[in-house]
Amino acid sequence: MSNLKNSIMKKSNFFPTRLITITVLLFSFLSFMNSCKKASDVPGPNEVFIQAGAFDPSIITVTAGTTITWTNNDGIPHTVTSTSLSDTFDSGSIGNNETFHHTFNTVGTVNYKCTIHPAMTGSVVVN
Ligand SMILES: [Cu+2]
Repeated sequence: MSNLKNSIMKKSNFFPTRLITITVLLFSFLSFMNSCKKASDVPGPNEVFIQAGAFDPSIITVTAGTTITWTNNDGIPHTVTSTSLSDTFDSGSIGNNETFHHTFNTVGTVNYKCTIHPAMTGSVVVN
């Protein structure tokens, strides 16, 4: 009887330890994956990254009706502000890790800049 009780106690001790180990491994894996993502910041289709004080890619080509997402990977705020009268938009200040979306419905080229750093420019070519 006492042996049985001991073996049940051992089992119930075994599982929380295992659970903690799995949880720690899972979090290590997730933070590793996250650091990988940050090490190779490559924007996907219809996506522009704002990083190292530049729009990446600086020229993006899309079909009419496409929504583009800008993500600020810099530690400082930027804006995405149209300088073309054919399509006017202004994101306002976009902080670190924040995003801005705009849908391009009109065929043509839309130029934009960051109003905080006017040397930062980009273009959207809409086909
Ligand atoms: Cu800027």
